[in-house]
Amino acid sequence: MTTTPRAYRATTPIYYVNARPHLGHAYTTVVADAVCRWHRLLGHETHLLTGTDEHGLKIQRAAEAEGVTPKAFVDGVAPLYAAAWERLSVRVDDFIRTTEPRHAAGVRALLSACHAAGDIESDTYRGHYCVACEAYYLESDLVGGNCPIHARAVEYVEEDNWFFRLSRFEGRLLDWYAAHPDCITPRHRLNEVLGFIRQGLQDFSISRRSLTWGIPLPWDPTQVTYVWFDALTNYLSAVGYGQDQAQYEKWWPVDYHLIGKDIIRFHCVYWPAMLMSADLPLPTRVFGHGFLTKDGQKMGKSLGNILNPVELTGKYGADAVRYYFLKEIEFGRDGDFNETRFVQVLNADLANDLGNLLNRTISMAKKYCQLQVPALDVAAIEPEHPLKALGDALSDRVRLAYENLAFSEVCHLILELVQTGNRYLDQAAPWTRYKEGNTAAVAEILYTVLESVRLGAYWLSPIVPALSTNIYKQLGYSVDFENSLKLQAKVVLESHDRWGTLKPSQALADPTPIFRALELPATDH
Ligand code: ME8
Repeated sequence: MTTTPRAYRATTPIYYVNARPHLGHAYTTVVADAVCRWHRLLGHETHLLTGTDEHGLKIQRAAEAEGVTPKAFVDGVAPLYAAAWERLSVRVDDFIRTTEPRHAAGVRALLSACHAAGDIESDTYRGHYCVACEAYYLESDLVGGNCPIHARAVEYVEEDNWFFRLSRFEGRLLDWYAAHPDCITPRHRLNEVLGFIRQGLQDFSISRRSLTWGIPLPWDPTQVTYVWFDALTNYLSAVGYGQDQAQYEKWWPVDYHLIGKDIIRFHCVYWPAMLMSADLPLPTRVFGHGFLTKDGQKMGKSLGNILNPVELTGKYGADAVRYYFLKEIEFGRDGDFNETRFVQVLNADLANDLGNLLNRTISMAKKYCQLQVPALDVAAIEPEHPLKALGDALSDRVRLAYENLAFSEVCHLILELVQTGNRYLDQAAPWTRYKEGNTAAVAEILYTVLESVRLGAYWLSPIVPALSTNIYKQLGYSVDFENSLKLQAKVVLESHDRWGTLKPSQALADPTPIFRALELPATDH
């Protein structure tokens, strides 16, 4: 049966280029990639958008500090993000930079729509501004006179600006969230957003007179667009808003904005109000995940405790980093990065449980079955067989866990199958059955274990695409989970989502370890 593929689109934040990509940025981006890879497996036409946020005071100052023009500065840093995502096996469909002409066109279109709707008006701003957040703060928000997030001095600003009348949207936003309670996940973040809206919303300035590094307002070129109004619009400008109607209609509204909890207000209050003003559909869902911490502290450039994803990938490989992110950090909660723990988890799960199971089973298949998947009638395997029964039962649970972005649960479900496979193999003792001359028993034992590893590899492929490809190769397939992005290949793969798919008598590849045990770091980083 062929079904029309559904289009699925996810986005990451666009990252500020005043610093190099760090592990926190890598975390959101890897998650977004895993979600998109899952949808590709399901046969959906999928679009992953990421990019860089290149305007604003923060970037202008970073360029000044290096003695280069803002343009030269951003051109130097933006490619580092694209390169980091490639190293992490992230398949980016579109990488938007806010200095691109297509983005400026989208920003002008959205500004004009909000202006025409009467929601942008001139006013005077007097108050506090944190350059690190690129955000205004009320006196009451400050902690000891400092920014509540960065614990740094804020700046006093007084300017005639253009204001977005956010205060007019309180009722409409509350109505929207009442009608769409699943729109923000996890649920406690929705409550946080509702609490913020109920306190009363302040209008915010969407322009800067004193800054030149930005997109001029269409009706007042003496001012440039406030960096958050500019940045949020990337989600529209990347899909042709204001320029390519067909493309825009295909991909908007987005299925999932994946962001960190630090920018939830911008995405769940400012952004929907801007879209409402312009009479555009709102994002289907926003997921505000937790922070990656190091020794319990948020990892970030301001705190100076960042880890470099490129270095870590160079040392351990993309799959290792991806697996740790998705298994060890329950998506939505904060999670700590600890290199010793990292190595222990990978060695236990991938080298030991999964890798050894495959390796020793293929070695036995080499010895007992001429390096072939054992020949047997798959349909005759009893439904109660422990691995068949578990494989069948897990199928829906894995799908649901992916649907809920519960990646840690996905990994645990697959590990359950793998660990059951290890126990089963030990108990069923095919080496003894072989000595007894019971070739039918040997065939069933080896087949059911190999098939369980195959199914686990299939389910794991959005998380560890290279490893899954390797497992498939050992099992005699030429499927490439890492690179085959064409829809056709995905539709074919969908038929692999059932226990019992492995073909009897298929030639296996010689057993080689699929994941080599990692060395524990000398000291913990
Ligand atoms: O806020 N743990 O960019 P940014 C987990 N340009 N995720 C983290 C993290 C951590 N320790 N640190 C950063 C901006 N992130 C704006 C966004 S979008 C229209 C504009 C991730 O470079 C997380 O996704 O400060 C967070 O929301 C984002 O990086 C902030 O990146």
